[in-house]
Amino acid sequence: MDLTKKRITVVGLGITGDAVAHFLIKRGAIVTVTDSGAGDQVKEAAEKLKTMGVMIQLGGHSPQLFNDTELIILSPGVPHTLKHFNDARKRGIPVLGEIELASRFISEPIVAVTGTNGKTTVTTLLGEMLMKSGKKIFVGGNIGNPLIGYVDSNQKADCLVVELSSFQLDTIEHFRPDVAVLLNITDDHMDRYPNFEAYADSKARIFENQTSNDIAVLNGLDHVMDKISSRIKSKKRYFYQKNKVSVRSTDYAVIEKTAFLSKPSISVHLENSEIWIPDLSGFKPAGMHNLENASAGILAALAAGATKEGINSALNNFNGLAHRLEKVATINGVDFINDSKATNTDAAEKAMETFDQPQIVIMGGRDKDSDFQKLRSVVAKQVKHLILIGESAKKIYGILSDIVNTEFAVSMKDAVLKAFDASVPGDVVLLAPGCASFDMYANYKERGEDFRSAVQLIDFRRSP
Ligand code: UMA
Repeated sequence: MDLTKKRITVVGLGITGDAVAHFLIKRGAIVTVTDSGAGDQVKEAAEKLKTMGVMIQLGGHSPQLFNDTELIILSPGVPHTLKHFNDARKRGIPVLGEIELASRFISEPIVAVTGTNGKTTVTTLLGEMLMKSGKKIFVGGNIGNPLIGYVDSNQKADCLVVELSSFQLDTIEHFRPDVAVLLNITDDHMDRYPNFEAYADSKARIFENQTSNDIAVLNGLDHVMDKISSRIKSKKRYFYQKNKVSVRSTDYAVIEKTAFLSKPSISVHLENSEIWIPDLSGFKPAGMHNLENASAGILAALAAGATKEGINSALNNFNGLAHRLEKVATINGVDFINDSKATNTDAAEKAMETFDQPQIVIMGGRDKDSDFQKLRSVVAKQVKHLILIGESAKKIYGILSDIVNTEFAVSMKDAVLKAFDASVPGDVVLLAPGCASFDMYANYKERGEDFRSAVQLIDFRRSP
């Protein structure tokens, strides 16, 4: 793909747009960047790009920009269905995303991971499994490290491990991962897609260009995958919990709970009829969903050439990630758990299912048109007290307050104090918002940090 002197418009000037613009300039393209915002961060990035000869338009996208261009590159946060882009497509102007652009310059094997929940955990774990197997690995994508950055660097990896969101998959064309993982598909981003089917179809695009030589790793328990699997041309590998379904493929991983083991185990059935039991003795992340994540990682790592030793070492050194069921403190016998990354109802449900102790749950934030009804049974079973924050607090109150003691809080500090007041030793205080964070914070990380600070404040007040 020759970009020299090509007139290219980049839409969105966040992490992606900035990295794409730098890449295009190095390749000799004539670049214009536009962003609908004009905040300090965008202005700062724009000033730097201006010095490199990039034309900038902030505070909106004028239609003119898309008439006078030969290629449009969208950031994931920019809806690809906007009129400007549909009109450009009709005029024969390609509208691509950064993943598609980057993949056209990559010849190394790619392992790609998508799913509603667990993407970052599996991407990180997979990267570790391959690194500990002696391979040079680049880990990037939706995890916060644009793939184009790899192309723009002088690194030479043996394999690339890439986390992909549905937004990124919406704008691929020929992108073809050698190994593609689809962890699960549940309700999310309903503010961006017309319906659940459209969201699921977007996720399924990870397999779209795979051939019979490639590998697809699928969740054998996710019923949405039944519809998708008939369209997949690559070899399928399934992971699932024993006795829940009877899926079989050449290689598969089964999660088993046995009476004589304190922890469930995973057995991996390999092509040569060998059954391998990975060592999970030091694997820290809690919850059955994390064993599903580990199983998906193991199957994908084996497909990408990881060794059993490398996989075992990664599993046993993996402590889990911040803001994902992260224990931040135990105060007065009460565990405080930060699951700020539970930004949808499915993730919040899994978090609540993880703990056997009585729970005080902090929920709420920016609603993504989610169906909170789905949480009624887990809340009735697991939660003794619910504290609501953010824009969606009233909506959630209307749906859940008849089955659980519920109150509102005006800030995270207020929520944590109320949760502590409602707790007794042995309880769990769980931040599982089930919503995006953007009504109160820049992102889920900032929300998780605010939770951590509020918990530390309680601890500080209690100290003599
Ligand atoms: N913007 C426009 N026009 C629009 C909409 C937005 O110009 O119509 C501008 C905004 O004003 C802003 C810029 O676009 O300045 C932001 O672009 P972006 O939202 O694509 O964000 P990036 O900083 O490029 O980060 C993106 C991903 N963000 C989203 O998908 C929303 C990051 O995933 C990812 O880490 C990064 O690319 C590198 O690949 C974050 C995320 O929240 C973590 N992802 C979602 C998720 O995981 O659920 C999908």
